[in-house]
Amino acid sequence: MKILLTGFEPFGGETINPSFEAIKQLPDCIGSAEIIKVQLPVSFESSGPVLTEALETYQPDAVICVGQAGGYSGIAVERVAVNLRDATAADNCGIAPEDQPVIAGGPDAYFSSLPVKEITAALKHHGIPASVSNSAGTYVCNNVMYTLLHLIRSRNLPIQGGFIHVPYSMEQAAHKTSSVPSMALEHMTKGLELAIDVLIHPN
Ligand code: PCA
Repeated sequence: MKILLTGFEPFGGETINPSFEAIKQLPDCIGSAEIIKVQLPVSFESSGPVLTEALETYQPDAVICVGQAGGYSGIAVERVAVNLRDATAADNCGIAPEDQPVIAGGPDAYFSSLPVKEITAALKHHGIPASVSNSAGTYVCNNVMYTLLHLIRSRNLPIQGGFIHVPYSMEQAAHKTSSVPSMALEHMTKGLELAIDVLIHPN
């Protein structure tokens, strides 16, 4: 089994993105699964093409895309991606689309094909705060989740795919002037390992 994990480059004035930092710490093999790690740009225009290329290159059996959700207090296992780009801040290329579709003519929304409830339960069982989230927002993370699920559906690929948001790391929170929730990177990495374990050992 081959599992592709994607994280993002830093954005919004941060010097790290905990999504990719947590993925970097994953081993290259978990059980029988090979773990492939790819960093995506925080760009509405190029995140989709980079993801598509990774899918074509590695032909994974499952894909978990991960992103930072600053202000969240736990890991959010995303259930829904919507066909909407509506940014309140520019991406790393200076683009801030408003009320635009991710894919013109695409369905309004897709559901994650990951077992979101099982993953959430596994994390909680191991003491990692987690919940199912019903909105991945309308920024680049939602853009990537929608693109992934559209690719899987439109090409009829035998791939499980979805998205997980992680909070700020403790280091990021320590550098802020006001108090914000955070999580240790090790716990995020552990959470991703648990999610992978759920995929390797389905009920
Ligand atoms: N988080 C942003 C985009 C990149 C990232 O890590 C988001 O939630 O859309």
